[in-house]
Amino acid sequence: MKKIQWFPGHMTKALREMEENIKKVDLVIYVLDSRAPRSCLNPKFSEIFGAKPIIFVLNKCDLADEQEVEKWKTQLAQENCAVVSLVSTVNSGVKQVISSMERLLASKLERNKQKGITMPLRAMVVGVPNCGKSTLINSLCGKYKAKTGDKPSVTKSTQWVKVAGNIELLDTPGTLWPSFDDDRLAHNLAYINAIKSEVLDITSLALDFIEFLLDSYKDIFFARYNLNFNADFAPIDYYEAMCRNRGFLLRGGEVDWERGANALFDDFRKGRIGKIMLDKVDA
Ligand SMILES: Nc1nc2c(ncn2[C@@H]2O[C@H](COP(=O)(O)OP(=O)(O)OP(=O)(O)O)[C@@H](O)[C@H]2O)c(=O)[nH]1
Ligand SMILES: [Mg+2]
Repeated sequence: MKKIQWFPGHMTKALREMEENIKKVDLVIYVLDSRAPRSCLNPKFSEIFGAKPIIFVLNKCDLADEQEVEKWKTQLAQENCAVVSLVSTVNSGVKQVISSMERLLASKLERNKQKGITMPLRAMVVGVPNCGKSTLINSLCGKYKAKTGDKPSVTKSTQWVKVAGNIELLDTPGTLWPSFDDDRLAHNLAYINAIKSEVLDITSLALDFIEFLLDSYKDIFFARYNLNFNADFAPIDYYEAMCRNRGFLLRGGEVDWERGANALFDDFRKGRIGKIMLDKVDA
């Protein structure tokens, strides 16, 4: 497959704006897709954030392998940071973000209180496209203030949103980085829909994803598409069997690989194959 690359101009602009806005915020809310935490870590971010406190939000954990998410919570923990796992589309769990914010900024809150200052706490919400930044912000403020959508790069510009309890959050456009050194990581970002489909070779990507499923999640993959183990099968034969079982055929009975690929990714992204971890901590 040709190397995946996607770094449109609005992302360069967004990164530049983050450098400016970092001075205005008390901490960073770093949203990661729970299914691929390592692939969501932007190498550009550490230089921008410096020593700001960070809350890592492992979002979409309804779609991820829970035991593996727990391992990531330990892995990501470090000084001056908090790690929470949640489902942004459900309001109840998102409160952890506020309590983590208050805990990390306790000394500032105390200082402000003693001086009688009521300054808002400010945080910048960052992460790869489509990881759920705007959804998290909406859940935190209980209103639809930030535009959300089931595709990458819905948020095009930064926007401040006020949250009850004197908190202000800066929604930012999803950002990637100029080139991916590691194909595995680029593929993971593509699977989770962080890279726009127009730059992807969807059928090669599906074959790659099937190889991963056969390696790590064979049983749920077989169950979803009524497949059986066959010692003579290569991944492409399972891909074909999956398309045939679903009736994804073109006129003349040829396999409709593209339709199969789209169905496979749609199933994965909606959690219909099962709970999956693309980035194992110890891999
Ligand atoms: N299953 C599930 N879906 C979620 C969760 N959080 C967000 N989503 C969905 O993920 C999609 C992307 O959400 P957004 O909030 O628009 O993502 P974003 O990070 O703001 O994306 P950009 O602005 O494009 O960078 C939407 O369809 C959301 O409904 C979650 O915890 N679980
Ligand atoms: Mg957004």
